[in-house]
Amino acid sequence: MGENILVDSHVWVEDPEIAWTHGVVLNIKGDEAEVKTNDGKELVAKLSKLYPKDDEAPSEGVEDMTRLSYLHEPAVLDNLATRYGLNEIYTYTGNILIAVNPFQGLPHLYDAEVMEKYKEASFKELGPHVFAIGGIAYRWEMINEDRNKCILVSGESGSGKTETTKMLMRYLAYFGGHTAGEGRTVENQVLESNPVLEAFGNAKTVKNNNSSGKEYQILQDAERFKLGDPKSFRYLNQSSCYELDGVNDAEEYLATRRAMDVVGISETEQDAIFRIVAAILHLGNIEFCKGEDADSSSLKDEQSMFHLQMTSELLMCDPNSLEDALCKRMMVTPEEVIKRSLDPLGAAVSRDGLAKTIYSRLFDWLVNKINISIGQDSHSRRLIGVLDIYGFESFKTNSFEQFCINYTNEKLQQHFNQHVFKMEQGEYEKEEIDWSYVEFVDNKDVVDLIEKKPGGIIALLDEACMLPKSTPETFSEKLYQTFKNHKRFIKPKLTRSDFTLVHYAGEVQYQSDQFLDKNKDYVVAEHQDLLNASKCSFVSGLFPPLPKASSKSKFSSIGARFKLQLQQLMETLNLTEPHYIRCVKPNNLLQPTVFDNANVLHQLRSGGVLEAIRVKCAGYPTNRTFIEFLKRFIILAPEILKGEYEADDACKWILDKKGLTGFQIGKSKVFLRAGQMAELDAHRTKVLGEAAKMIQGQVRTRL
Ligand code: AD9
Ligand code: MG
Repeated sequence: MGENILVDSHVWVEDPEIAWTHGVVLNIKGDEAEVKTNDGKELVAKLSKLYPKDDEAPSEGVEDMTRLSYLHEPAVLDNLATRYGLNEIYTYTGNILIAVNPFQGLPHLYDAEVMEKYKEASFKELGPHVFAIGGIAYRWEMINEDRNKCILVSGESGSGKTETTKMLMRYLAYFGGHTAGEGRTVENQVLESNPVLEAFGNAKTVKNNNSSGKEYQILQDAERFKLGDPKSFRYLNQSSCYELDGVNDAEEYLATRRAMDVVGISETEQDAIFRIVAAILHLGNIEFCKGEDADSSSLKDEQSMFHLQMTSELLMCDPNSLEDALCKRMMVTPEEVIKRSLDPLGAAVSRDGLAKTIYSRLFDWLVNKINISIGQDSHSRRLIGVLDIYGFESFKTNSFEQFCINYTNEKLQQHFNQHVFKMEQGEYEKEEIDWSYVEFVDNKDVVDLIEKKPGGIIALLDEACMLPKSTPETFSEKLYQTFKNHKRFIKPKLTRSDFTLVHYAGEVQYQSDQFLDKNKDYVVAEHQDLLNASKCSFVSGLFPPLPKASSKSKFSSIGARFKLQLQQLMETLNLTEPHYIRCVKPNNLLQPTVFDNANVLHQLRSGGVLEAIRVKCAGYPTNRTFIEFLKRFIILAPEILKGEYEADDACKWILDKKGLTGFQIGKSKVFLRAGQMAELDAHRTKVLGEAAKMIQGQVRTRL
């Protein structure tokens, strides 16, 4: 950038407060420019940090970012903000739909009339909309025999993924000839699977009131499960947000129950599920104190005894065995089996481990059940998949969870890059232009760094987990040595166990302290035995007896399992035709009409939107029909008006005259390389400036 910027050019300049602001160049000295901004400030900035602003851009923004004359960060951001201000929350970047959360009901966007309109229209005939994506998915389904469609919805917490997914589902249901009405239709099952998984998925987070998951509505059955005040449960009050403003828990509870009916979870199963959740809550309140023997533990008080009793009743297992499972461990030595006591701290860790194990088994059961129930009733073998994924994460401290999430995002990003690149190629082929030297940008190096076998981070982590003497420091040391020359890996200063990865969305520093523990995937044998012996068949079913062959010491790793699941997901995705929806949260206040530039920019970066633009810029980021091009630039070669030129020749004439190379003339459009539009505009600014001076001069001489 910078080389095409002249005095009088309209430019974007960085402003620490609002990310980008725009203005006009007053004068240029060396490599610096003085800019007068629109809000009256005078700023000095490096020429290389200025971006050209299209002074011919329509005031209402453009529906597709690829229509921007200059495809760069400030222009993209400005376009989204402009449209958001007009309640236009959807914008395309090529075939990607960006949806900016309005944080207010916009019913007119989704009413029956709009649905009808999109039903008839072909893609991009109407403005950008989630229904337009739903529409292609559906029409494809009608026409094509064997390729599945999938819609990938991504974005950070609270950005609107779930809402968007719901709209899509509703639209597909509508398309299917029935409104989302009664009964166990596939659409309803998919729709209702949402609240079920939401109710169990996770808890209210600070980022989103309606995070995919809510705290236990189960408190509505408080009487039965002896639950009392939610504030009294340790597992609930840690986040101190047991009540959600304006959300009626009784209603939500019934809704969850109803949703469970729809996805085919029986009364008995529902009962067992809620009993288990209640049991987990009681379990969390059991506390320990020092026992009679050294390093042993026992229940702290009456209260703890009560909670232990409740837990065992709800799980239908023996209270003494439960206490043993919490406070003792078997040690198997070649000679004998020794029962060892745990100290109070160890018992508490054991308690939380048990709670986590039960909860995760329950969650897996739900997911499985929903998949089966949707699969069975589906008439069509083909599938329109909607994937609601968590976005890239980077916090102050980042542990194994963030590592897995970001790894997922890298994989999806890789898939996405390939897709964007393919779409670009398609466009070039249609116009019959030469694209042989368009470079493919990829993040394969990070993906390999993480998952390569042998030698990737996951493989090294597994190795470390199997070595008895590993510590976070030895694991990290191994990473430092192995990757010391890798450009995606950094050893941060002043730490012996942190490591930094350079992800496509930015650098993330991971704390490896808990990587080893969190990667080990095993259920404590005592917990397994206890629950397997439950008199409730649902509970014992969640903990089927282990096959004899799998000895206790056999190591299974979460990381490796995760990698396998991702591989399967990628295989599924590769069989499908993907469509991308990137949800954006415009502010952290969860308020309508507030558009926080810096925040959005960060999301565009982590959501891969800027990456998609980078892929595009590697090719021909700007194209214009011959007529559009001539209208804007004929001023650079007025001689054309005198001759008899075909439109394509006239365009080529202008480009040649200005000494540009590498552009392509297609069948109906001119394709420009990155920066060429700016160069042409700079010439245009100059010509217009001279013309203006000439007119002024003439006016003056006449006076
Ligand atoms: V999480 O990762 O599950 O924590 P989501 O799913 O991305 O998150 P969600 O869909 O729950 O976010 O949206 C958050 C809130 O934004 C919703 O509860 C709505 O109040 C609001 N929202 C989101 N999209 C729309 C919309 N298209 N129209 C109106 C919306 N409101
Ligand atoms: Mg959600």
